[in-house]
Amino acid sequence: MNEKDWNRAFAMKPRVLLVQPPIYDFSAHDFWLKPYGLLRVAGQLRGQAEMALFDSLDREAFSPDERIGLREDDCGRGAFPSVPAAKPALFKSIPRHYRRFGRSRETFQRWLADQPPADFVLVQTVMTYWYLGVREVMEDVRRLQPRAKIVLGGVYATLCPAHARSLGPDLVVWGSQLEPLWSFMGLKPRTQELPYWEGYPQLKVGVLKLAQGCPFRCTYCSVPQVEPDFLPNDLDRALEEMDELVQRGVRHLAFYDDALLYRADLVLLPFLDAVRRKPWAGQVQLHTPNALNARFITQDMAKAMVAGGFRTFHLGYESSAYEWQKKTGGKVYAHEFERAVRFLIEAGADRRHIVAYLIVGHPSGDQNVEASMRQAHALGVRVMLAEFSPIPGTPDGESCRSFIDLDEPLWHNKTVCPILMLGAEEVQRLKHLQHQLNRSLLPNEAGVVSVG
Ligand code: B12
Ligand code: SF4
Repeated sequence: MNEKDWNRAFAMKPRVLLVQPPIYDFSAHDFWLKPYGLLRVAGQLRGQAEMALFDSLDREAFSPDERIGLREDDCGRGAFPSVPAAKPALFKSIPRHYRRFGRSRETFQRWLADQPPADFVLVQTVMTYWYLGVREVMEDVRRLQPRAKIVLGGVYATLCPAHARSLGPDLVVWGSQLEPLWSFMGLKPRTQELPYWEGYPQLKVGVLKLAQGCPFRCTYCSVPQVEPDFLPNDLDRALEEMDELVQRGVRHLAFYDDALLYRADLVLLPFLDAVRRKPWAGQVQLHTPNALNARFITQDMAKAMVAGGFRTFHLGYESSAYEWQKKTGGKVYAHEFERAVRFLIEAGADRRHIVAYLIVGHPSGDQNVEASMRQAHALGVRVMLAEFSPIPGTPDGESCRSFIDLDEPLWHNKTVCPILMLGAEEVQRLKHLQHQLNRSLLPNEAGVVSVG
């Protein structure tokens, strides 16, 4: 674009709507969900576009009626309001109810209709199997903002670009390749700008990423094909982001990093060191919804994390079966997991906030789910079943093509594969076992945690 075009673009600020769609699924819970990719992109448009955000999953925006009966915990997580939704025909053999989660469609339509005519609507996409929410948003935009160009970006747009294009948007952005977006919008990104958090009138939970990518190659994960290189983000900028979040009232911060503990000497440790010197140190709880690699939790690391404000620790254990661990990428082995748990507890972490993620419904079928659950439980930590989602392009996802249509993203739903692999009754039994094991970790009246 030449100088004249840039000037024209700056003179007439385009109007941009930012949308996080609702979720259509068997279950959904606010596990510190924020449209962080969209907010980062929008931040780069600050000052050159008029923007407004509608986050269908913003629990602070739910009406008092919608909030009735919804549980939330003291870590910033909570339930979404939901209504029954028609179950897609291909799920007829899945004995679970299907629902729509998030702010109502009427609320979104009213909001859209109240906006002055928009030039662009940027839509956050996340799980591939959540595209029904994206499609619904697009239908409403086409009807109520007919002039606007629709752009899809994020995980679904990246992992299923052909399918995303079949929904009929004007542009699909792949991964972090944002050049096509800037030329489509005729704008020049301001890469130093912080994410567009001002889009939220009220904010309790924030998100941060200290690095991009992951050096590991787990065979069930898409990150190796999308972001195979580990690249630390600028530390000062991350601290600026956190300053801003704290000023806006955030008290819970979730890291969306794929490999938060990798090269901690360069990334996490200097960050925590700087955080400890901030006037607000101690006021913000840090959370790790994405699995941490237990291999990197040394005694010093555990101490630094607990002292730095980490409250929840989700460790990607996946399975205690050595052969399974080895053939899926050797991310972590049993002895490394046990050691990490010990170090965290010695450093003062509350064991009820240490969680072992265990994969269930993996196509190889030999990960000994129950034995893995009991082994993690015996260490006195919570267990959480991570239901396998087959992702196109990954070795394990591709191995499912013989029994599901991988080109239809609804089949990637995490509820589906475990039921197809193990049967609904077995999945139910394992979930019940998970519940029982975790309940036995509750403290007694004296506040003492016992392992049952
Ligand atoms: C954080 C995270 C979570 C969070 C929730 C995230 C959310 N907002 O919903 C938690 C921990 C809850 C979670 C849970 C799960 N997750 Co997850 N998660 C991620 C992670 C690490 C980041 C996703 C994200 O928010 N990205 C947005 C930002 C942070 O990404 P970014 O790349 O930095 O953004 C850049 C570009 O992508 C682009 N961009 C991003 N968004 C947008 C939007 C627009 C409009 C534009 C133009 C550009 C753009 O611009 C940015 C440039 O700076 C991804 C892995 C990954 N690296 O993407 C897996 C990932 C999405 N998760 C995955 C899986 C498997 C799961 C689980 C099924 C695991 C399990 N078995 O329990 C569950 C499912 C939960 C559910 N309810 O169904 C898979 C995808 C599965 C699928 N079929 O879609 C991924 C890809 C990881 C993997 N294994 O390959 N997850
Ligand atoms: S360590 Fe995590 S992010 Fe990296 S490849 Fe394995 S599962 Fe994916």
